[in-house]
Amino acid sequence: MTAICNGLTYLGCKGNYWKIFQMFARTGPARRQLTAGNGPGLSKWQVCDAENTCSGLTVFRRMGLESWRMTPTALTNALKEEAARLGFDLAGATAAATPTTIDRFDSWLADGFAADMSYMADRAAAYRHPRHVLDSVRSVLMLAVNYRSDDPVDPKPGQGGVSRYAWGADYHDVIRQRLHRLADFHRRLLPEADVRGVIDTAPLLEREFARAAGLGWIGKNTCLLNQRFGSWVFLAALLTSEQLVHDRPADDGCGSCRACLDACPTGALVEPYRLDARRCISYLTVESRDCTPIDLRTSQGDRLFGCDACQQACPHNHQTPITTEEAFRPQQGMNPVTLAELFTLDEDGFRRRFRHTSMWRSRRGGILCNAAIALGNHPDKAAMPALQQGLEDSEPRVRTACAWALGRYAVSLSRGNC
Ligand code: B12
Ligand code: SF4
Ligand code: SF4
Repeated sequence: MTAICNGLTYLGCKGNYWKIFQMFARTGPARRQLTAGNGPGLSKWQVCDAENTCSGLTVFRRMGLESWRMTPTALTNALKEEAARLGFDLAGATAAATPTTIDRFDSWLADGFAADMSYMADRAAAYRHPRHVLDSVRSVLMLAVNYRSDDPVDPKPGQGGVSRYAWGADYHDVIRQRLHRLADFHRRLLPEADVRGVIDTAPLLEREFARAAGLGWIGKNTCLLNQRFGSWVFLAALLTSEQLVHDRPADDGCGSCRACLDACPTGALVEPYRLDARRCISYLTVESRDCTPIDLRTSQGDRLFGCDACQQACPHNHQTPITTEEAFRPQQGMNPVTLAELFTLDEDGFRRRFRHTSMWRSRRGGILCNAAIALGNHPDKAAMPALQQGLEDSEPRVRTACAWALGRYAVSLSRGNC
């Protein structure tokens, strides 16, 4: 791991490399210590801002320090500091190795708990080692971003609830940008390093790596929970060919609690730490390409997209500080959503409203199915014309969901409840 001073400047140098040159040229001992990689103030070294890149390179060349080696400690500290500067709330490092809990993943797949997410079983072999994500990987830096913003507003009849994670901008877009910047920073430190940032889509058990990297523990609801932020955090990973100093896993924080299991409306948490996606409302309203099965529709309640029940119930989730990330604040009309309006959107209208949110994933057809079911569960007379219009929708699944909902309206009307 040889490092040249590619854009490294001494803190406070402000791009004036002539100053550092003079400083090190004068001080023989500092120069020797730096070569050994453990010099005083190594932790005070950081990459320049964009305006003053690479000023140090010339200096170091003149000093004959091209082969200065950056220690794993210095690299880990520098990456963590930069991650914090970029807005990651947590960062921890772990070895790139086969997850010790891989058997849990295998049995989860074997029991059919992945439902129709066949991309997971198809890549089961790749999940066994992060080298299938980055060939030369040695360490994984796990990162987390707090997304707790406002409190959820209870939907009134005619409205649908959206999970907190989907209120603002699509988190993939926000975090991917930060990952790119962190990867660039890493490459500026060590140009020969292989680095790759991933979020969600790579065959990597992010919660497991986050647990191993000390970001928190796995709760009985299967979420990664952190002592300070609870489970309101998104996860991401930076894989590197370099050696990092590893963090220690955190202690379990669940104890004898089982509030999440009791709060799950469908029994999807079949036992502690095991989630059957076939019954999970998050899966059914976000991932599934079919409408929620009839026997689970009532349990979906007024949820339009995602489910937070097993997180809302968790005692560790009530003190989470409010995120500083504006992009995760609820966009207009997202907490909650007025359902009838959705039926007025054609494909273009839907794209315009949701393209940059997580709800885009379900596309118009999926969202209209969910909307119809939420209306069927909480009928609002004013939304009836929207459902009637949905009976003529181009997508068969939307038509059948609307027919189901109107059937529920008929029952409610006959009881005078709507
Ligand atoms: C597929 C998927 C889903 C599926 C399946 C969820 C599941 N529990 O497996 C569905 C669609 C249901 C889903 C729902 C949600 N998801 Co999701 N999902 C994923 C995805 C893409 C893969 C998850 C996976 O591999 N599951 C397979 C199972 C077997 O893995 P696992 O539960 O993590 O278990 C492993 C470890 O945790 C460990 N383990 C499990 N139990 C125990 C117990 C002990 C004692 C120990 C030591 C270890 C351990 O062993 C297992 C194997 O390594 C990840 C992103 C990623 N690439 O990791 C996001 C991810 C897990 N989802 C996320 C989010 C935000 C959600 C929702 C909150 C969204 C919502 N509000 O609707 C819900 C939460 C539902 C829930 N209770 O899990 C976040 C979770 C953040 C966090 N703090 O945990 C992730 C990490 C995305 C991200 N990049 O931020 N999701
Ligand atoms: S997300 Fe909802 S349905 Fe899924 S396990 Fe949690 S509480 Fe149950
Ligand atoms: S509700 Fe209780 S059991 Fe469930 S994750 Fe939170 S602390 Fe653990």
